[in-house]
Amino acid sequence: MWTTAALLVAAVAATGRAQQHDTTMPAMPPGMPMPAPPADTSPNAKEPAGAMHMPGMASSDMAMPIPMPKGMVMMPGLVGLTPPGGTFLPGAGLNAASLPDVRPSEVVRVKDGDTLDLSATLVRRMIAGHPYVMYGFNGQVPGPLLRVPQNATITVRFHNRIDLPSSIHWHGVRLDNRFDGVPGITQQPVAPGDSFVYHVHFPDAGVYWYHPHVREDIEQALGLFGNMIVDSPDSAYYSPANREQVLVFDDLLVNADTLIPYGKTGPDFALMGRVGNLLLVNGEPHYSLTAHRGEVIRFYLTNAASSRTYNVSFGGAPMKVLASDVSRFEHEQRVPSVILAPAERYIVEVRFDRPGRYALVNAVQAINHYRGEFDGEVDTLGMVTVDSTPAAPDYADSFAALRDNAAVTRDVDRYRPYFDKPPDKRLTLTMRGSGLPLATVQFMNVDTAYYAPVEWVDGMPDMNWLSTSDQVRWILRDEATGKENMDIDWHVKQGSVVKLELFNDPKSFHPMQHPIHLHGQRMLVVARDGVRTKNLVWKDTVLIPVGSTVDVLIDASNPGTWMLHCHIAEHLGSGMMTALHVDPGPAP
Ligand SMILES: [Cu+2]
Repeated sequence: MWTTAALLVAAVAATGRAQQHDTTMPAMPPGMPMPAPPADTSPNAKEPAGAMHMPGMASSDMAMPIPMPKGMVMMPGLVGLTPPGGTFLPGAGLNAASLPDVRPSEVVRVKDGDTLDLSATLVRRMIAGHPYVMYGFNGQVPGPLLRVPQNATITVRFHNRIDLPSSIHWHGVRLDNRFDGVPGITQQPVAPGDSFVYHVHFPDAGVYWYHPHVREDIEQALGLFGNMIVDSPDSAYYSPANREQVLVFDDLLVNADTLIPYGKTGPDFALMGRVGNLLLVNGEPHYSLTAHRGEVIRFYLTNAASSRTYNVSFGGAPMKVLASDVSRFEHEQRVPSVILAPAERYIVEVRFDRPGRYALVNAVQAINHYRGEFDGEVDTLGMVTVDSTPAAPDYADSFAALRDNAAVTRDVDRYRPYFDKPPDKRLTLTMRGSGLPLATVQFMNVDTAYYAPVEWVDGMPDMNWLSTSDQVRWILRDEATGKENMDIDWHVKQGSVVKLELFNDPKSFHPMQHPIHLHGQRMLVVARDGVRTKNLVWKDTVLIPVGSTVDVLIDASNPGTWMLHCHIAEHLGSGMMTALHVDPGPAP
């Protein structure tokens, strides 16, 4: 099926890219070859892979129950298997026609002291011509966009009207621990039919998002996500733009016109996470926008996918990156593209300087686990059509200038004395499997001869599907004690500056990148593989590529018990989480 030579070639390619894998900015690492767009850049317009290659095949046909990449068939040793543990689909027994049609996201402007209701409900969504029973907040996907002034506190009455327990986590927001939305840690799960009242305080400007912290592999994937934009009182906080757009990326895995069911007792697709074959922007397969010549558009980008990491750009239009999760960058920077791991946000501005069509693309390197080859893959996510009417006002000059955000640098300066201290804590990212199909185990033992720093697509969906959270344990291991995941039980004093070193072990059974998210605090990525970060930004989620060592500095300012976990929904559901206790009181 593959040759040693092919494996070696792939290993060299992977290693070469690992060495080049930077680091300080979300842009593609310098020198990293990206695939040229093919002549027809509309693969996302295609039918789902299942429909394309298996016309008329029912999803219950066990010979090919999930879509496989073009030209691939299921491994013979896996044919006829199904993930153990039973399956779940939302709205069991309900007729899709009886549900309300999903509505697009509405902007809800709230001010300090306001109260609003957010209900998780069942909705009917038409995607690429097929109806699906899915979820939405207030009947919308994405959920309502909350536009909030910085330092406001709002009250949100959450009503769970879906068929699973749920909650809302306010991702990236340094709020009161009681309202962090983590069942088992900060609250009980909200049962179907019940409600919970959150008081959400927004200390930092930027773009944030909300989603349940229960079975994210189901609830978030089926549409329960929405953004908050927190506005600084400073009207010149960002460089000027003619317009703003909010883009949420996610994907959905379907076979013909059927959702691939979800694991009932825990996630399936536990090895790589569920990587969809329909790429969606704001819940739709085709994003489109019309603009005037020379228009500068500020895009707020969020990756809400379960597992997929994106590399997005706008048809070669010049782009600069302004901000990420919890702050602006020290310095604005021109970038060819932006990489977003699950849960990450970036704020960019793009100037469409000539009339024409600009494709919003996701351009990545796919790894074929069977052939040991890398292929370029470009998905067109949408189109920006620019007419010849000149934009007014014309922001060409301010767009061309790259601003330094001195306030960010001054803030970061207080932490620079800690950059070179030895790590206070070390985590190794790894995994263990037990009870996986023999064919999968045999394959993995060979497959780990090569690896990609980042797996952009699922090149082994059959093995992935047939792995569940009962068989796969993703692990954060404390190097000081050998303890794993929730047994780690770290305590630090409020006000501490904690240096955490994260190492993603390339020798684990199935190595993969992990976007590590810390609740309720902010952190700086100070070094990757020993190389100091040059342009700092406060983050809540940091991507740890396979084989990499990443040093982060945690500003442990917010007391409470806070989750630290992988944001690949199926990895989180397979145990990859721990809690950081920030104990109130003066720092030591
Ligand atoms: Cu992970």
